[in-house]
Amino acid sequence: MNSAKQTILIVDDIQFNRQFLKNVLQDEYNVICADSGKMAIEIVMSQPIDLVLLDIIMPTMDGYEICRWIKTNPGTKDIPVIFVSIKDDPEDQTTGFSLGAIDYITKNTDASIIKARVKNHLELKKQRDMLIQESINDFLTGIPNRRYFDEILATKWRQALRDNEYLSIQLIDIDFFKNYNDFYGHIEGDRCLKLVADALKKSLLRPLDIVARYGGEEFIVLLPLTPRDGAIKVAKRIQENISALNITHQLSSVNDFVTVSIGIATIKPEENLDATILIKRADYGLYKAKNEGRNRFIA
Ligand code: GH3
Ligand code: MG
Ligand code: MG
Ligand code: MG
Repeated sequence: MNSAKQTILIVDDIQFNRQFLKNVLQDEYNVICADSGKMAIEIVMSQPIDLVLLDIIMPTMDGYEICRWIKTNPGTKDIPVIFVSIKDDPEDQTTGFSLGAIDYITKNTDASIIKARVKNHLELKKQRDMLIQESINDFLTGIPNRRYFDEILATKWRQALRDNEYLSIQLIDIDFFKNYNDFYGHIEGDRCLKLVADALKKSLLRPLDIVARYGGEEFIVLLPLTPRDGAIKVAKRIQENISALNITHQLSSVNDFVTVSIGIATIKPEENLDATILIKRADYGLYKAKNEGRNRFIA
């Protein structure tokens, strides 16, 4: 499958209809077909889909029901749905729109028109995806930004509270970075930030862990389901990976290479608290790590 191409899911119980739409669209898009609601739901749940073309009259689960399902499920609700149906009453069409469909195409519509409408909707989808990416990622380093991190942290806090699980965070700050910028210039400074961000990403081995850029030269790591000793292991790995970068820093008083200081905080969330307590504690750890000589972590 070509990953640069957008992916369309065609859902129709009749093979001839699926094949017709597939022939119209397969040159420009990845096309996947499903012959039932059950299969359609399995597909939208398990892989990224950019657009669903949905038949209405189908046995077991009809198109309306499938659309309702897609639009109420948090993981799939933003996938655009277009009904493709022989039903052409205004009433059927308004039902389709009221369920959240973005368009309604009747089955006698010319192939060139279907193609054009699909193209428009997919273009809008592409633009929206880009805006979402820009709103969650830091422009310079490509890792998530603080706004997005705070959202995830709040969610993970609630989960840990519910499951009575540990949650750890780390605040990571580059040592003597002002000197680095002053000596090597901002372009090199930016390059250094990108390398550090990559090393941090590489240091996180679990899919649930995330690292974000928290401020100028400050990063934050969230480690769900991780007690203190686990967070310490990650901090050691981070320091190893940063020192392996071997970025010369002549004006660092720690050593001749770029280093970081890390404040670690671990908690089992409680009802009367919120995630700011973790940030405060990690901040205090970071402050101590700086005071005690930098290039170290405090947990
Ligand atoms: P410390 O060891 O106490 O952390 O000292 P420091 O010099 O790293 O700390 P300070 O907070 O005084 O300086 C942070 C510097 O980070 C200020 C600025 O020069 C640099 N900085 C912040 N954001 C950026 C950025 O986006 N690009 C570049 N190149 N530099 C940045
Ligand atoms: Mg049908
Ligand atoms: Mg700082
Ligand atoms: Mg610093």
